[in-house]
Amino acid sequence: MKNALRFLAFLGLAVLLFSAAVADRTEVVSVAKSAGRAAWLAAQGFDLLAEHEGRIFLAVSPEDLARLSDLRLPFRLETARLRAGLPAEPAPAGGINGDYHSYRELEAELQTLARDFPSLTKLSTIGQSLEGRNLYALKVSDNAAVDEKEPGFLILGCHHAREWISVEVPLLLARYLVENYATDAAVRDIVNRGETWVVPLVNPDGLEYSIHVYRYWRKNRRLNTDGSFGIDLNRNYGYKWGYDEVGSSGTPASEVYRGAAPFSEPEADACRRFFLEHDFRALVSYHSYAQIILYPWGYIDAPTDQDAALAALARKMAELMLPVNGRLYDYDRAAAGLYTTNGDTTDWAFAVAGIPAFTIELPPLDILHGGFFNKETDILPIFQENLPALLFLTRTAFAAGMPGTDGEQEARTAAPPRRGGDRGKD
Ligand code: 0X9
Ligand code: CA
Ligand code: ZN
Repeated sequence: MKNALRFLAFLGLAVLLFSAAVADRTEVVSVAKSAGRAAWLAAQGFDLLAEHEGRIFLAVSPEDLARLSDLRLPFRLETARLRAGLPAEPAPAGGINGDYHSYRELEAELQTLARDFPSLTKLSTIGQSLEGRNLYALKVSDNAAVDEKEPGFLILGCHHAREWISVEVPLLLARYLVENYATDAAVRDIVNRGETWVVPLVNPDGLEYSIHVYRYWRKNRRLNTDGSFGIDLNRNYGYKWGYDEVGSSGTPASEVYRGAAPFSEPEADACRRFFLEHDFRALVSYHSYAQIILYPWGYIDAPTDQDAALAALARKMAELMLPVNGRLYDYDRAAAGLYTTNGDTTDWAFAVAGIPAFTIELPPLDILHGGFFNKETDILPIFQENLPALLFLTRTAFAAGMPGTDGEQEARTAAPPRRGGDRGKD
């Protein structure tokens, strides 16, 4: 009882703190308590809040978070839980990352799929990450071992380490296609006609770092010349690379550092080579969060020569997604709808191949709904709402006359409402 009261008082303190925190971007984190650690943290200038149940609670600025990460000190983000007045969650059953897939868990799952569906899948490695992890691609097609020169559809996940949900959607799509091939004629048609390729984890080094050290990690794990780490893989592609200092940065410590040269990073370069070796008719690169479907251009606020076709496809996707769980995905040109970026995947794919290339920012809508931290129970519904959009885009991509034409016809239906409003984020 006394403990409970103490904790309530502590929560009260935390809640007070948050009213201030929302404005100045302070977060509350906790680290495991060990001998002398509290004093040491205080000496380092960290703002200590409390000690509770074997953990030390700190108020941290974004800069403090980066420092903690440099110190390799594993910490837990407590902000959302404390704000909601929830008790500490028990460790998730699936390990430290719960139902989400780590590099090894993904590898095992892809190998299982390939083993269970040998004629419908082919597992390949399109390259290695900087730290030597495999970059896996799973092909789903009839006679998958044979190159039948069929049209392709490419789905990428996890350019950004902390966007864990973006691994799960491509992976679940591959599973869905093979598991429903025997019973669902529409799925069979897609799988027979073309090659769906999923690369669920473009940034395995970053993901592992995000799981084990610093949950907010975004970039890859390149050691830069100034001692900072990481290049933003979604600024390292070769089209209009480094076009300006707004859409990417030349400063290594920046979260949107573009690297020393286009495709300097093995992860982005592997995607480049893989893309150029195949006849992809459409591409989706999954990210989170913002709940919006984006299409080129991203580097500049201007339409491509395919703007109407791209908009029609995006609108149709949003329309198909809405009824599944009632979640409204917005759609727009990338620079107009979110912000400008240069050197991203979809501008490059569109520029070199002229194909529909979408960035889908998965839910939630904003930081107040959880930001990068989707609940484990959200994984399946998020996949389920993306499924009809992906199936639609695949069908369109595999039909004759892509890009744009056939899809545009099919897409010319009533538009879902636009969400509009401010989409700024961190
Ligand atoms: O900034 C990015 O790379 C993507 N957003 S994220 O929050 N997942 O990092 C958006 C890329 C889409 N392209 C443009 N907005 N130009
Ligand atoms: Ca085939
Ligand atoms: Zn991202």
